Amino acid sequence: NLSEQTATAAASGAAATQRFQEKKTTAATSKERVDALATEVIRAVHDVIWRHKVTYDEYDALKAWLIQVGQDGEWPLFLDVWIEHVVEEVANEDRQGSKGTIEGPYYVPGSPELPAEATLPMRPDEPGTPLLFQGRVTGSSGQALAGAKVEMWHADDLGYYSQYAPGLPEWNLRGTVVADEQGRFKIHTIQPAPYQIPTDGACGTLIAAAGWHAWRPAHLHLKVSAPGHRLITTQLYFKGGSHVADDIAQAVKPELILDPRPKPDGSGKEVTYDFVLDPQ
Ligand code: MBD
Ligand code: FE
Repeated sequence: NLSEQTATAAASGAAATQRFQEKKTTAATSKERVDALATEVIRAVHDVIWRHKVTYDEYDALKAWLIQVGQDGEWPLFLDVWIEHVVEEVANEDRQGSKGTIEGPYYVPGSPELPAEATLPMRPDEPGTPLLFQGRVTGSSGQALAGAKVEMWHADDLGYYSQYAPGLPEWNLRGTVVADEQGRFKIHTIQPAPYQIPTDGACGTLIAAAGWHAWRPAHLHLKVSAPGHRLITTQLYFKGGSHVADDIAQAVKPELILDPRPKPDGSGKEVTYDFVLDPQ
């Protein structure tokens, strides 16, 4: 697909930045807490400068790079790749049910609502191995959560997300499936490809300069919710897939690795995964 090849860091960064700015963010953080957090972050930077005898050239390179992150709209990407996983681990430390992981920069609220068995919106000739993702949503005592919402979004077979790469239908591979009376859902989709952080933006510059790789393993993003229960944001990965063991975003957990089997009728793969939501 030619249009997908024209995806640029600046365009997907601008879209992610705009989308994030549309989200309501509120933090009731006291003056004392802001003081403590900001002081410690700044002091940590001072410590690095002293320990590594950072030069003026390096300081200027950092300044130029930080400015470029903003110009490329890559603050959502940078933060979600290198910082969010720790925030998520702290936020979900006490959770008893299903494991969560980071949301990342490419969630879009309000995807089309679909019945308990549904095919995600996709192009008629959508490339990729068909995947049936099915399971059940329950509460912590095993009770069915009828009407639970299973929101799924993921990259296509080339690693591109709709609304962040040109040439894809608006809701391609994004949908909100409503579970049935038994909390069951069956989602027909395709297996996503691994995701490469854009190499032509500021994050790509850092990755190249540090000699890192730019890859996330192939993953399905999910938000699962039901009234009276704690929404879970998570991702699921594929056993044996590349970069499952060295995700640049450090967002893989052993509980999140799927092992899909060939479907009996030979049409792609299928896997079952159940969600347990904590009470609110
Ligand atoms: C992604 O697809 C993603 O999920 C994260 C966390 C960061 C960059 C791209
Ligand atoms: Fe992703």
